[in-house]
Amino acid sequence: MATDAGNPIPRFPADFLWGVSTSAHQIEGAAGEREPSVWDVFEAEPGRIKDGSTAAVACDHFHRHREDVALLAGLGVDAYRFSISWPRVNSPGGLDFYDRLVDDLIAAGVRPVPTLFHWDLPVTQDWLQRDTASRFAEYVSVVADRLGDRVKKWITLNEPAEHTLLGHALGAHAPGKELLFDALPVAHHQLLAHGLAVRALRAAGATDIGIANSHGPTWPASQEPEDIEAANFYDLLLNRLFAEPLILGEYPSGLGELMPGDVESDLKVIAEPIDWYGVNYYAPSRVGAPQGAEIEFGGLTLPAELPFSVREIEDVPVTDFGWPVVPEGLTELLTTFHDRYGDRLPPVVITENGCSYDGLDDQDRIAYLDGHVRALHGALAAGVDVRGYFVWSLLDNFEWAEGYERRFGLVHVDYETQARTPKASYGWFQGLLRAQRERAQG
Ligand code: GBH
Repeated sequence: MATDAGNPIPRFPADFLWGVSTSAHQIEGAAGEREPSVWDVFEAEPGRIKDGSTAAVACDHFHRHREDVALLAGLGVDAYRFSISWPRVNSPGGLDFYDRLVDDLIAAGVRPVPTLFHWDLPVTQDWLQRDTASRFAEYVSVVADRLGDRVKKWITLNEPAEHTLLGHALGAHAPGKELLFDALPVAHHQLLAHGLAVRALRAAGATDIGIANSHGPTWPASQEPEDIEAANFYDLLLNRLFAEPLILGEYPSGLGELMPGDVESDLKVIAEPIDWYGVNYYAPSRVGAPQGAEIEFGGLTLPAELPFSVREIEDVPVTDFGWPVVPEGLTELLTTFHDRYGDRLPPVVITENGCSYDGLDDQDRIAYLDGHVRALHGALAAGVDVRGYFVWSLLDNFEWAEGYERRFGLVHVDYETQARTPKASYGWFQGLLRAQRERAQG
C-alpha cells in the first residue's frame, strides 16, 4: 500500500472529535445477567458461528469495564462510542451498569457516545412488526431519562442496512431470516424506529443526535450497461435506501411503494432532523450483472436470485478478512455524498473504520488507519463538513458470524485469561491524538 507514513498526518480542526467504537453484544458477555437477544438464540443453533463460539462471555466487559475505561483514558481519545443493550436495559441492574459506565467515562475525561441499537434485539421483538418501532422508542425514553443529564451525544441505530440484509434477507446474522426482498419492511420499521427515537430523545432534551449507517463507493465491474445497472442497484440498497429517507425525506427510485403502512406519513417521522450523519466505512464494492450461480464472497454465500453479483477488487492489499484496502474510497464516498445532497447533508462523523489483522505488532493496521485518516483529511480539504473519526474497535471482540477469529482491536484480548494487551496500533493512535492536540494548541 502506498502510504505517506513518514510524513505527519495533516492537521484536523481543533474541535474534531477523535474516538474508538465497540458494541454491547460484541464485548460485554454476562449474557446470563440479562434477557436473551436474537443473537443468543442464533449462536445456539449449530453451524451459525464459524468457530462454534458464542458471545456469552466475549471480553467480559460487563465485569471489567473499569479496566477498559482506563485503556480509553490512556489512549487519549475525546470520545467513546459504545452501545446500550436493549435486553440488558429490560433486566434488573441493566441501566445501573450503563449509569456507572457513563460516570466512569466522564471521570476519565472521555465523552460517552452511546448507540441505542447495535443488532442485539430482545427476543420478544421483531422488526417485521411495526410495533417494534414503538417499543424501541419507549426503551429510548427510559434510557434518555436516566442518562440524559450526562450523555450529550447520541446515536440511534447502527447499520440498519447490514441488519436488514445480513439478518433478514440472507440469514447470515441473527435472527437468521432468509427473506431476500421480502425483508424490506425490516428496513422501513428500523427507519421509523430511528425517527421515533429522535423524537423521544428531543423530548428528553437531547441536542446532538446522529445515526451510524454503513456506506461505501460502488464500482461497476465494467462499462457494459448491464454491469452499470447492477452497480446502480447495489448503490441504491447500500448507499441510498437508508440515507435518502433521512436526508431528503423520501425513498429513492420508487422503493417507497414497496414499503408497508402509510409511508408518506411515516416519512415525516423518519426525516425528523438530525444533528449529524454517521458513516461506517470499510471498503468499496465492485459490482456486476448477476452471474446466475451462488457466489461465495467476503464470508457470505450470495444467492443466485439477486439482481447483481459482487466481484473481487483486484490489485489492492486485503485484510485478514479478505476485505480490500482502499483508503481513497473514503474520500470518494464522502465527496459523492456531498455532491449528491449538498446543503441537505448534515455534518458527517466517521463512526467506524478499521480492519482485521492478527498480531501485536500490527503494522498492517497502522498502515490501514494512517491511509484512511489521510483520506478523511482529503474529504475535509474537498469541502466536506467532517466532524469526527472513530476507530473500530477498542478491543478484539466477538465478530458476529465469524466468532473470535477476526481481530479488529487496537487492544489484543486473550480470551482464556481476559488479559488486555495494547497493540502497536494503540501506540500509533495515541501518538496521532497527541500530535493533533499539540498542534491545535500551538
Ligand atoms: C460493522 O459492520 C459493524 O457495525 C461492527 O459491529 C462489526 O464488528 C464491524 O463492522 C466489522 O465487521 O465487500 O468484502 O469488502 C460492517 C459490515 C463491512 C460488511 C464492509 C461488509 C464489505 C466486505 N460490513 N463489508 S467486502
